[in-house]
Amino acid sequence: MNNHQENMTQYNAHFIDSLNRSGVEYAVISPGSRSTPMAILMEEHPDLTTFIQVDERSAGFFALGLAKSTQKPVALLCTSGTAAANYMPAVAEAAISRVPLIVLTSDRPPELRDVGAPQAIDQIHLYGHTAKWFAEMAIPESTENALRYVRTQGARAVFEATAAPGGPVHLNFPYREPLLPDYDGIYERIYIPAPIRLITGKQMPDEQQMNEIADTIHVEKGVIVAGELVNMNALSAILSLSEKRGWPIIADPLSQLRKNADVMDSYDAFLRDDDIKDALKPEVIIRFGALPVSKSLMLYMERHSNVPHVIVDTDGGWRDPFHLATHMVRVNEAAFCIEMMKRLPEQSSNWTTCWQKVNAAARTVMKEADGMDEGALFSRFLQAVPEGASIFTGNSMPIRDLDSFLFAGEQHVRLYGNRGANGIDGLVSTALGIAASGENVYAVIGDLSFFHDVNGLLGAKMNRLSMTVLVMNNDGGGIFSYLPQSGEKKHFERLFGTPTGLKFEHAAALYGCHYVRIDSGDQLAKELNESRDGVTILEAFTDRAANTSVHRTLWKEAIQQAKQALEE
Ligand code: TPP
Repeated sequence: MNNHQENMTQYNAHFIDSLNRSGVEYAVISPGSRSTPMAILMEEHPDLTTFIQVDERSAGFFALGLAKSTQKPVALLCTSGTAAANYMPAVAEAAISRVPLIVLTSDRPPELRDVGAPQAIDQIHLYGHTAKWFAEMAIPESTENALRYVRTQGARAVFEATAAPGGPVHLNFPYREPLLPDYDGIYERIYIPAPIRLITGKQMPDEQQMNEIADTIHVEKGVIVAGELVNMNALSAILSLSEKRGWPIIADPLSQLRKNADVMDSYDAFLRDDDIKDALKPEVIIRFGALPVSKSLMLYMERHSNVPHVIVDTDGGWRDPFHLATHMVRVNEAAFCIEMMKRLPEQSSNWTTCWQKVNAAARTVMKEADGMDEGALFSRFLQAVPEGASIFTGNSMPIRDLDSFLFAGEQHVRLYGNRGANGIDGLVSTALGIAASGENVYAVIGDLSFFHDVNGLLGAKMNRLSMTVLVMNNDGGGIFSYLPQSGEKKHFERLFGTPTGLKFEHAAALYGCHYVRIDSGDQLAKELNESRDGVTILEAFTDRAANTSVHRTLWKEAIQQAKQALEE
């Protein structure tokens, strides 16, 4: 074996092994020549599971879904050139939603950069500040020092990606030809030292500051708002705090708190009304997790901008787009709740009863949805999905319908969405990435979003994955019909409605998926309980105008009933 090949083999094998021993169990690989040494040595590693996806944009989101569901860092590997640029949307989503991704791009060596070599773009800091950490790697060598360096870089990549707040890191690898490694028995040949132990502390509360906050929030009318939470241990502590203080929890579906029957679930409907917003004026708002999806909830919080607004976020960041925070608390959420419970007495008052009455009245109306409009179909979908499944909702109306029709205490499923950058891209792939970890995934995606990532379906075929996708096909962007632009008759259809006329039966055939056209709620319920290998595409054709009008009628009726409940 010549020296060059030995350098390529040892260097990359040590890097991959170090990633693996630091916690990386999965890698998503896209094909290419420059990445050959890393790709082959990833395939050879006994404890690394690899997935293949040709389209790098889809591959990025696939890795994102896998990392979300396993809550572990996932590696991504591609060749040089525009391949690497195609990871950007997933890198952006991972950064905002705090998901650890380890992006490995292969590159030309320095002498072949900026000199017209093929497939060479500037990959240095390609993702800018969106990547938490960037390293331009050394040319492969197999000296003891070089191998210690590359192992350390592997461990550090995992550390940087997973340290709070989690996010994407980028390592760029320059490789000289020839690229083929001498992989036979490599992981038995290399000397493997103990991995570096990666240790971070927790944001723990300070006595005196906790006393101050407890004094501030020692009021009767508190409201707890819970958005998407990464730290699942926070859930029971938030519930206990709410119970002890008699404070309602306004639970975004991605908080996972709607498994509990007592949380508020129909607020998006009744908080559309200003009189109700005023009648439910809080004395303090305590917010956990990411921003909730409901706009009426955001407007409720903004309307009461003059009350103390405490944001508890253990991982840092500044999630407060309306600039409402009076206290930004960087403390572990569960620990915060425990400290507050120690300091505040038990309380029962009319306050919660009032919220519960209003919520119940609105919910009764929302439950009446029935028919072939998207709201009713979504409601039916949620009733029929098997217990223990995972639901992934696309952006645009699906996540909003999840908010409207996921009734508290009625469905024991895990809920996912890509609410970092709210893109309509990469949704098929994110859902497939979740399925790749072994979860039983049911996705609901709008037709434009589905079109955007049809390529993602190849990932199911190439990696033998199964999931069910319900495509809500309203022939274009349904969400825009709810916005003021819908009144703009001259330009609306061409610029916002964007009817594509696409139907996805042929796409299903192209990618080897099962396909069923859905014509009724009963049929949808039946199909959701069929068990098939591979991807099943259920396509429901709906009408944008009817969807909007049915939603508006429900909201109006829900508000009326909620107002009546307030007066009783
Ligand atoms: N491009 C990306 C990558 N992300 C976006 N969020 C948008 C554009 C803007 N956008 C938001 S919603 C939407 C568009 C284009 C329409 C989505 O249509 P569809 O997926 O069919 O869902 P529906 O609105 O019908 O529920």
